Amino acid sequence: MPLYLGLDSSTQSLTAIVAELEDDRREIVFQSSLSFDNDLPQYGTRHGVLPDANPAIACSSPLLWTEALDVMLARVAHGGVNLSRLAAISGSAQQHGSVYLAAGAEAALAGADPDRPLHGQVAPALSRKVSPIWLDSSTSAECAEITEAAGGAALLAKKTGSRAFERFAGPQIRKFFKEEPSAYAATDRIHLVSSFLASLLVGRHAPVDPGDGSGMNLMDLGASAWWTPALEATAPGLSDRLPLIRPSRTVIGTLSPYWQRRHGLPPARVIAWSGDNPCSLIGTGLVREGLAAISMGTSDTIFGLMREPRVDPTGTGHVFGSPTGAFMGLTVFSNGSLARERVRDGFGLSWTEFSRALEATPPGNDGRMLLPWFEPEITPTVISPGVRRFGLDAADAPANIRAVVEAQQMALARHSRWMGVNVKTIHATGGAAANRAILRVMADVFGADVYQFEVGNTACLGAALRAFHGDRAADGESMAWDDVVRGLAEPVASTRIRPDPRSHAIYRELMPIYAAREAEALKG
Ligand code: ADP
Ligand code: XUL
Repeated sequence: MPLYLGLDSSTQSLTAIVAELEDDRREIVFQSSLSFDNDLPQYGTRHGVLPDANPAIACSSPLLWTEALDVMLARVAHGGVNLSRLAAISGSAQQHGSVYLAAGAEAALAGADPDRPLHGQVAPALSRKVSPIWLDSSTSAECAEITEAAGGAALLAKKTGSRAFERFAGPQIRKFFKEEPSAYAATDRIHLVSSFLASLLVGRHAPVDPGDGSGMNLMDLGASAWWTPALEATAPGLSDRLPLIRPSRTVIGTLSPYWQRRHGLPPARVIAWSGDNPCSLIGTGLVREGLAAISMGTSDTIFGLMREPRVDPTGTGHVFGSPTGAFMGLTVFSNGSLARERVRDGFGLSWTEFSRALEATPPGNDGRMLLPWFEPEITPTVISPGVRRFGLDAADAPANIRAVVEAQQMALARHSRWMGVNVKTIHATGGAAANRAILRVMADVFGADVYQFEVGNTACLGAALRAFHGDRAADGESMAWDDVVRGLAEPVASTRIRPDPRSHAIYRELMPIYAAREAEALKG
């Protein structure tokens, strides 16, 4: 029976899932996760980010991701599973992060010496030591320049699926070109995190898929091709430096000799990698229109499949490519888990105590409220962070805990209306989806049933399922996506949390107040 490996290189960790998949047999036979901060402390990251005095700057290290991949594939190889049956591998990665490689990188990857760790061999091939990641908000000037040169925000959004966003790869590339022109000139290829890690596996430059390519402000969403006006608005000579764009199901090569010799792995097929949200779309089983998932990982995101790209007229959200070949709507919040953690840690509590405090306070918090902008916020755009409290004593632990969770859920509900989905069922995923007290607030704010999943990391599961789908497609069998996700990427019926009508009524009254306070704060 064939095995499929999914990898997920997220903001804070790298996860691997090996699944046995064939017809009705769907079983996870191996799962492992490593934390960048704790397992590779030599890079000095905090929550996966390199410390910087400027709160607008957020970078990580491509060498950290490379070493993590080496450590993880050793674990997979020695995890007690017979990997001679490994048919295919695919991956998921945090979106938007960009990796800059010099000429000669491909030769270094193809000829990597299996007796030495890969990160040391990749190091000389980097034309930029760090990678700006999705938490970066330092490119407002470049966003404005690109918007103007590409014909305005509405056209950019219509063509690429999003107006210019600070964290997207295009504005980040422009900033690099402006600030370090000679390093830009020495750059031969610019990868996303997903296509960089895929390149390491196949030992040559990998393509990007439309799911992750649409997070760059550079891709023509309808054509799945680079959009020349955006490229020209971003940096000179960019078209020569970008990877190819290929469908998500594409076999991009086989596991290179480095991995075969170093870890004794077979020459398995490698399927194009994608972004974590597109992978999670598959891993939460959202292969039809009309359903929504909320992921509470480092970022909080809400997303769903779209058959046709309906771009957000308010400029809040994004339309990305979906691994199914259709599209997905997505709205992203940077103050997700780290904001919840800030409140929890501020009062010195455990998650259990956090949940108890949440359960002990009334829905609506007796009118006490906050705006949860501990760090720069993506939705709505808040470049200078600052928490605003309304009738709320900053020292009152339970009230602040309820206030942050309610604010985040109201923001999720309010800023996802543009997707045009009447949300009646929510598939909850990400680290914080383990917390049922938070999911109770979610159900009551949205007035929707909320479900949990057996597999916590649905982005990683989605990657394994995409490996399965791509492998079958390469053998000439085009599987229906319902069949791909069946049995594993399905919500667990017994986890259902039903909304309480009285609580929902309270939130319906609070929503306009929240909206007004948000609008007022943004004006200020
Ligand atoms: P990512 O994939 O972005 O790295 P994860 O989906 O692994 O993130 O989620 C990690 C986050 O989950 C942590 O930052 C932590 O705040 C949160 N988390 C873990 N357990 C709980 C819990 N019981 N309640 C709330 N949040 C939790
Ligand atoms: C998506 C986004 C985040 C990252 C990290 O647009 O910025 O969700 O993918 O998970």
